[in-house]
Amino acid sequence: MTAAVSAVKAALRSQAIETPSWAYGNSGTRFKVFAQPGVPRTVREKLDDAAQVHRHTGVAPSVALHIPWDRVDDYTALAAYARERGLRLGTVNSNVFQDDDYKLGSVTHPDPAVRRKATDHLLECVAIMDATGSRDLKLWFSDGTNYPGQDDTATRQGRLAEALAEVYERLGEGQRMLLEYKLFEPSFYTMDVPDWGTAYAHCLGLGPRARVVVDTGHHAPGTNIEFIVALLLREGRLGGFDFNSRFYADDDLMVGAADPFQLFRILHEVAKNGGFEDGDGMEGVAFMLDQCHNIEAKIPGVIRSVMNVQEATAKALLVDLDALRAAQRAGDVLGANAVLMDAYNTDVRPLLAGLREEQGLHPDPMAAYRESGWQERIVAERVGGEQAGWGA
Ligand code: PSV
Ligand code: MN
Ligand code: MN
Repeated sequence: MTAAVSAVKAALRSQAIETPSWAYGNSGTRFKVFAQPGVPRTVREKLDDAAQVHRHTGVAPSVALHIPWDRVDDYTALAAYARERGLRLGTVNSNVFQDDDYKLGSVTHPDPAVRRKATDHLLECVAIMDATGSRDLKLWFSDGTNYPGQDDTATRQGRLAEALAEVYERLGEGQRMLLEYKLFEPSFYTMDVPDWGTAYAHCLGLGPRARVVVDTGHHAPGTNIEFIVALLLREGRLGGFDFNSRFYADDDLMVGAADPFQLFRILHEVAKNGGFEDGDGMEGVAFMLDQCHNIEAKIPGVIRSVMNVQEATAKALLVDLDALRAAQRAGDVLGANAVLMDAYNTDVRPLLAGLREEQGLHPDPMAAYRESGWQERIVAERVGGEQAGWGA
């Protein structure tokens, strides 16, 4: 094994990809939710499924929660339940988009009483993080307007800044705030956090523990996402990713399915700029999935997604940076491009299969899951009760 390959393997061994609790539940579009047998009925059952993903891939040790979808009475007990299954509870996602009161916004709503309610929910999420031991609070706001003149854009920015400041103040030591942007939807004329620039400006105003989250599905077609990643890393403000694939808008398909080359280019920026280095630390970049499996089987869909991130990471780590920089310095356009493409075109599947075997895992996580019997077991056992779903 060359020095380069052993360094790649060492980096891959320390990689952690967080899976979202909502990926395990039923989900769909506004047209139809196709229910699947065996889907979790409780938050604990979602954790049971997430444990299967980690068991077979070895790189998915944490699960993101979405509140109130994952509301329970005792978060300390939930964290212990996760630990018993070899997992930990990860990012806490707030939800101020599913209440009738939020029709005109949450923290940017014209009515101070609604703003108070929304901010209180964000504070509740920090209290949950205290109990779960989570590092990151992820904030996404559906706030915005549908019609010109509906509300004042700058005033809404002021309301947003005020709410964010209150929540930032409440963060405990070792906790961070990740602010997510989205171009459009559900608001169609203005979103209050439409782009990385808006998110970055708010984070700068708050302090070093406020960081931007890049959801790969939240940009206009053709946006150069890797440029945004490079810039945020350079500024020390990349908090993490919500990975998923899009063909058209916020499709929430499996990461690496629509455009594996884009995923590689993004992870190349991460690799080159030290983004894999701090892991769980305060400077760490969080690698999260934010996707749904509407028509494909859920647990295998998550396993496939985790593997797609892992494969793109391996390719990104294989880029010969010395050769790349030499070609760049020499102005060798084609040579530099070839260095990148060589890494991208490498079949890393044997390397990853070997790595898994070294870790005592099955070389093929998809086959391992199929052979485990877990799917048959949950289909047989999880009858009765209400199946947990995305958005419920
Ligand atoms: C919004 O589209 C979003 O990407 C946010 O991260 C939400 O929390 C999540 O989707 C819900 O799936
Ligand atoms: Mn997201
Ligand atoms: Mn989204």
